[in-house]
Amino acid sequence: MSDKMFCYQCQETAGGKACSVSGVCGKKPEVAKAQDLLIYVTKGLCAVTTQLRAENKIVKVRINRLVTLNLFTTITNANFDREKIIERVQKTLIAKKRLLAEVDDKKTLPTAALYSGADVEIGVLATADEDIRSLRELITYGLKGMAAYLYHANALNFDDEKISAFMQSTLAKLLDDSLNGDELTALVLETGRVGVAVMALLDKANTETYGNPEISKVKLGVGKNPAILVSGHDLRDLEQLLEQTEGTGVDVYTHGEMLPAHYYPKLKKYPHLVGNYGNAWQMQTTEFEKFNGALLLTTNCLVPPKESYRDRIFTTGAVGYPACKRIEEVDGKKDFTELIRLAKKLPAPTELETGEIVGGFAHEQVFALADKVVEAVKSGAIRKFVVMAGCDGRHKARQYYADFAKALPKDTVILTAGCAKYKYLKLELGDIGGIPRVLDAGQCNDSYSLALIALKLKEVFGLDDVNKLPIAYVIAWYEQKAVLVLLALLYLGVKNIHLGPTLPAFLSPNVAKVLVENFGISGITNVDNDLKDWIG
Ligand code: SF4
Ligand code: SF3
Repeated sequence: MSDKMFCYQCQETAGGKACSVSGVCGKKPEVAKAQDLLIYVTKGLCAVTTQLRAENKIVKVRINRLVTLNLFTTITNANFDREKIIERVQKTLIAKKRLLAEVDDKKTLPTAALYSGADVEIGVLATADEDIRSLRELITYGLKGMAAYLYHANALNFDDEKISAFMQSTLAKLLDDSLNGDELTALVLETGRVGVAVMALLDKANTETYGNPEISKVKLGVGKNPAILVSGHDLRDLEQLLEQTEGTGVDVYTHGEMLPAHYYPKLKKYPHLVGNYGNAWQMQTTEFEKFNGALLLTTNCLVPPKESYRDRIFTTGAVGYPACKRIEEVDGKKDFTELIRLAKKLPAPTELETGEIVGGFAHEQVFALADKVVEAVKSGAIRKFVVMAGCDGRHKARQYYADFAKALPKDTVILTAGCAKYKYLKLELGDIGGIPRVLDAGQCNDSYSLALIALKLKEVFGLDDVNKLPIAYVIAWYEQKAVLVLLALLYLGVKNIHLGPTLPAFLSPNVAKVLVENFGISGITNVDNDLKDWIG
């Protein structure tokens, strides 16, 4: 196994090519290699579970969840704890060994299924052919995104064996050297199809558990109580924390992708869920410092914490950092006592800003406004919708998205989801006849809402093709959940998506060409040019 790391799974990869010395995200080579190993042994386990299913044997939910969490653990900015990752490798190997004993026909199993720790070439570069490697990684990253969505649905007791079976058989196929480019391309589209299914499952889980998001005002200022800041995407973690902090005098604030929690009836009912603090994930290095209180990271994105606030961070679920305390789930529950105890001893947050923002425009809420929206389109008051969803990030190039939003003509409406929204949600872009010009549907996990809204508009306008709608897609990506959302949109037939701030480094020229030719995917240039071309 080579000593160097190789990772190009996110948008911020070094030099737009690959992190090969150390991760721009802070991932060290030993962590990167542990993650590669975890992916490899998970593929091996999946070859075994796929064979078991082929022999009509049942794969336990526990095993499905092991695979899901393994994938989620390797998503960008989730887990930097090598020891914990190696523990997962060992757990996976033990599970695989047990399951292997149940397989009748072992002849067709690949080497990885029999792997028990020997030194074999794993990692991304183990696939020599640049195009095959590109397709394999595109699928792997889509599956990592799928695992994140499935994990959140699982946390609310929603599950789907078919989705797990797909994830596992697909991971197993990535070990199969007989698959050619066309077969892998077909698998990319299949990943998009199942991507839609997993997003629908999570939407059902969220809305049936917490109610449909409602138009809500969220406070940006702070109070005088000691407080806990919750980041990441896990609503169940937040709910448990809200239950356990009730009546303690500790306030709870959201950070980054947790903001949309304020839109759910069953979460916003807690009076001590007081507001949203700060902005998107990359701002945490300054904002966590100023928050003063205790910090809970439920999922990505974690930036390796500065010493000034490291001892205030607790991680849980897929997240991990060696120096931070962890909260494990025991019998379906998490005990936040230690976190709350710490919060009580700490000063109240330093105010960053005041005022409020409005969100909660998920599918049901927008459907309720459908008549108004259709009327505005027919009268010409709304000329175009611009789906500006996805991720935020550190690169200066992302200023493009704030500038683009500001420069959009006043008769356009932005539909957003994901942490990309922080580039324009606070801009006061006004409204069109009472319809705000930025409609926030929620987390990246709620991107499904944007697809449903597009399909609904297609229906009410009686169109036969979603691409005939007055919608432009300007998607900012960073990590692998965005990859899955992109594949899901392609599966739904959406064409001409403008992806930025740069195209993925893991797309080889040939694979990029396939995406451009078949789906019209393109990058961004500059605001003036792009506005002219896309909005007119
Ligand atoms: Fe580099 Fe992104 Fe991989 Fe981190 S996740 S090592 S920044 S490519
Ligand atoms: Fe953001 Fe990580 Fe992608 Fe959930 S929090 S959208 S980057």
